Amino acid sequence: MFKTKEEFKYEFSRRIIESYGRTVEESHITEKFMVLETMVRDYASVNWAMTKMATKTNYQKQVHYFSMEFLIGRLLVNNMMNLGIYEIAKDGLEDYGINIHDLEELESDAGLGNGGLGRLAACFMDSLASLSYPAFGNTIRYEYGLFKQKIENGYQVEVPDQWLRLGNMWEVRKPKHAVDVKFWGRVVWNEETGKWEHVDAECVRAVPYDMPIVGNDTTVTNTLRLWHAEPSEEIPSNKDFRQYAQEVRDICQTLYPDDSTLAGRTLRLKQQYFFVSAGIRAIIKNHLRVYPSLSNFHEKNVIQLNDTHPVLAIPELMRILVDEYDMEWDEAWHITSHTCAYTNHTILAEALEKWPVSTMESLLPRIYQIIEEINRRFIGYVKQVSDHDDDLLNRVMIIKDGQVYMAHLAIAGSFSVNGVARLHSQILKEQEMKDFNFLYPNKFNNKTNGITHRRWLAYSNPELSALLNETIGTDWLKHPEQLEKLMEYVDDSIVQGKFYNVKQQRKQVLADYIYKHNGIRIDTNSIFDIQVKRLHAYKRQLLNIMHVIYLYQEMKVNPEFRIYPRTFIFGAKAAPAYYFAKKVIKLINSVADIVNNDPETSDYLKVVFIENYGVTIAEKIMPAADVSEQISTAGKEASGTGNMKFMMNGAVTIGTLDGANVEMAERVGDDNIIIFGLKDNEVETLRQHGQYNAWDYYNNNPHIKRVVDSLVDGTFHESREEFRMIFDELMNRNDEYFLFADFEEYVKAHELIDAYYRDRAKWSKMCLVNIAQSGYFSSDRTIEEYVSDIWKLDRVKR
Ligand code: 26R
Repeated sequence: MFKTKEEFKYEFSRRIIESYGRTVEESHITEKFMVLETMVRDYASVNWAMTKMATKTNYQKQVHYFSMEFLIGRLLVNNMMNLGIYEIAKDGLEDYGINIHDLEELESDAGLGNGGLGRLAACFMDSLASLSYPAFGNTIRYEYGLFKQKIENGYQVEVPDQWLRLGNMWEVRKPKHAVDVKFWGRVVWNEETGKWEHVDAECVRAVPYDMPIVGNDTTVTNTLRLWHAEPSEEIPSNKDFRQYAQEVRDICQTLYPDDSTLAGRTLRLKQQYFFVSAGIRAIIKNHLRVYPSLSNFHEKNVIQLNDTHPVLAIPELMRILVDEYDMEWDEAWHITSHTCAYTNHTILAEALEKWPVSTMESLLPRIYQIIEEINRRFIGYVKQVSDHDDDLLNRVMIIKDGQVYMAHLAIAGSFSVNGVARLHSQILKEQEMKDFNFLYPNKFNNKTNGITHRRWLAYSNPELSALLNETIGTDWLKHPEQLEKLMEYVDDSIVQGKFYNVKQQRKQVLADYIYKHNGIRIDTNSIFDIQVKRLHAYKRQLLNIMHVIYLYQEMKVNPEFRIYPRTFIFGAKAAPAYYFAKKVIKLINSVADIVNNDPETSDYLKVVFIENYGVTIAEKIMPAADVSEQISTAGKEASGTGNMKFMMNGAVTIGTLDGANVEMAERVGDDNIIIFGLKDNEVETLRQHGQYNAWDYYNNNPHIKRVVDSLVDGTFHESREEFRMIFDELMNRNDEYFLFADFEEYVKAHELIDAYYRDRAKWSKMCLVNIAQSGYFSSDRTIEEYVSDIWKLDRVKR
């Protein structure tokens, strides 16, 4: 493998000639890109093979992270940096007149996820490899990732994300590891064998595509396994082949793009079982290549379930142990419930998965039987522990009212249940899952989320990284908690000035992007105030745009009222069937049209909606932010991880005491974050006492009234009906997320930002404190906690 620029150039040119029969100069840019990607993959493959070998020969325990989503983003430059070959390759390409960033732009952003949960999985994979822990990811090889968002006339339009168009050079198809997964059919009792048998089933072939996950400054390279569905050799006899082939293709066709409602139920359940069954079968086979039996399975494997989506792993592992390996139920249950651990990512009722018994029973007859048996024994346990408390039993049952409660199954079958920020875990323990915490007092724990500082700082913000390196040295790359050394410099006017310059540079990069894509010129001297995340009512993008409307109206009626110039930037995808969320997008764009083109205010106020928010665009947005909007209704955002990315890049948070904001505030102190609004217990009290009345706020607060009226009086749209739904949501459905309750405090909080930003030294200091305190929110810290409390892994030994 190449060690110098010259060797790199030789290898690059040789491969271009061999693959395409052309010289470097003659080759097409996509050919150059594909060759470079293959070279990096092959470079990594030595370590990849070594890692697998070492784990096996050292009899090491491994973690298997099961997730329906991995939002990995681009890998080319990230992997080169992790391998330490970025500079060599960049210089070598330059000699050929190739700018590496032009090649980088050709890689598609692998968007195999919706939002936070999927991106967390990707950050975890990066940290696991970089910390040299043996880990596998398991998911589906979706043909189309999350839809691409286009904004047409202010409305969101969904376009398929054809991420595989140029092929995925990172993946390696492994047909020898393929397994069959069974659906439908019936279960019959076989007298001779004394066992249940699944007959008349429809088989689907699951073929793995493996992607290397390259660690930083380590020889460890882990595997992300993407399962692909193909027709089995055993074709169902009762079905037309074309229909069967189509049904098989459907399994991997699209990521379920909805994190708000359940739809397409059977297909989603099919997807879940498909990758879980294949994944577990592969782990078992692997285990038996090294050990004589499965009795130590849980000592060598731990399966982390990323929310309830992969929870069928529990009955599937039971099925294999009992049916295929003749294990007694009790031993199988011991192994299963000591192998699986479950992470909860949300308490929103609509996201807690339930499956109708009828669906489950027909699609997965044997699995359903096993869940029934788990439920039967669970009931016995509950009765015994609770001294026959029937109300409690009724609340916790796994199967009730004709539905299977996946979270209940997850808790019963796992040895660990964790939330993703301290407040969230506390709400789980004390409210949402209180009964379960009573039944299993030692299962519940917290693992506050983190993000990989390699992608979100070193890679995406090289200017800030360079400033950190010259100020506090380079230790922070390996030990992000060392960022705290920056605390010594937060009052240093030279460092403050340098930080300010870095921020200005990065704001220029974003401003250029926005000019190119939106045709809007924004002033880099204005405050960049940014809210980027999935669009959801509880995240309250509506509160943000209402505040923008308020500022606009106030400036229009009061010539004395002028704000420090602000650019409000939004980015958000709405679930395709989430009508309200789509209306909010339209509202933001309509407000932008009016506000940006009003000469009276346009020097002070700009509004930008960035299309197609995702990992790649986030890498440009995070470094450019002055203000980070984290304004969910308290108690609703489990953690948030965007909040941490902004913090690490030196933005000041305006936020509620929700999710990880609570821990961020604790670390930076009250002077360096702007907290407003109701606390989670206050929200609960208001809700429970039914005292909240949106009309009272509307009638008593003229600001609120004026903003709300403007939604339906033609100010922002020629049709007064356009935003009627938003009006109704607030006024006639009583403002479920308490926007009005927090409005006035939110306005005041923004006035503080306005005042602080005018004092450049003070502002820079706030930003520097945020960077210095962000080390805790590295996913390296999170992973170390999972490793020591839950997974009990050792680092890969050479
Ligand atoms: C069941 C289906 C409809 C579904 C529901 C919800 C599918 C996907 C989701 C996504 C949820 C679970 C999610 O992304 N949650 C986010 O997880 C992040 C990582 O822990 C948190 O930071 C974030 O607060 C939380 O909303």
